[in-house]
Amino acid sequence: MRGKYAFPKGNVAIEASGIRPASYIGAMTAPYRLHYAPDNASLVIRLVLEEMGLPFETVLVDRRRNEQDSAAYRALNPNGLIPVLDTPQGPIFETAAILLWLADTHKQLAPAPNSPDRVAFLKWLFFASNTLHADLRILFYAEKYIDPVQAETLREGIRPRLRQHLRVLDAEAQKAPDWLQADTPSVLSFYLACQMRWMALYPASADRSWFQLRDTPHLQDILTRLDSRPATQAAIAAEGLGVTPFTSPRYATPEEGSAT
Ligand SMILES: N[C@@H](CCC(=O)N[C@@H](CS)C(=O)NCC(=O)O)C(=O)O
Repeated sequence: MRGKYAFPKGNVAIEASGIRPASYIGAMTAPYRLHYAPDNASLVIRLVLEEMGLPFETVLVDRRRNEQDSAAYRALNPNGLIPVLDTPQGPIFETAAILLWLADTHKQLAPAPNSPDRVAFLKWLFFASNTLHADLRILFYAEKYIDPVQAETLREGIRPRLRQHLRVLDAEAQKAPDWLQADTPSVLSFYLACQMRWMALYPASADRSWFQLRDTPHLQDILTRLDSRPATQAAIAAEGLGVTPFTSPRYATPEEGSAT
């Protein structure tokens, strides 16, 4: 055992690969290690770790060098996607899986498994992941889904779906359940806030006028409150997100790394 926390066994492959060993192996100095790129999906996890008050360290996945495609990173997540969270039980990927695992492990920011709110919370967490986020990836990475000459047509097709997803989520927020209302954040409110931030900003070269925060006033209330939370202030400082990262976002100006 090296250091206070044993390095997750799941990362042994990295040690064997010999690629970028300095970044990827070694004893963790905190219980968690977040593999991140500024303003990537890892931002959701950073916010939640901060909100929960959990100590964590970070490792930059340099997207300019396509490090998410490296053998070392794919040993953590064979899909080559950010984020990965190293835990004392091994690395975990998929944003929603990490959120649910953190919420259950630390009994924070989500209804407990035996809570009457659990059913509704789970439905919408999975919707946020397997529908909203999946469709958003098509908007951001259209060229990965279709011949690049047709990418803009695909984007045009996906925008009405995204608007509809936001409408149903806003209707849910209007009911103000504990896990989707402005007074107390949940893992889901951070997840949605980041996705809405990205809708306002990306892709930088494509039309973004389809997204107007005021069209979803109940979600807007949630984002407004999240802007000023201490967890958000910590993420702003770490990733250069600007003062109102959810309600009036600007591109990240991180000290190291790049968003894309
Ligand atoms: N379903 C994944 C999606 C994560 C995702 O799309 N990550 C982006 C960054 S925001 C990424 O790694 N993109 C690199 C690529 O697609 O090559 C999750 O929820 O974790």
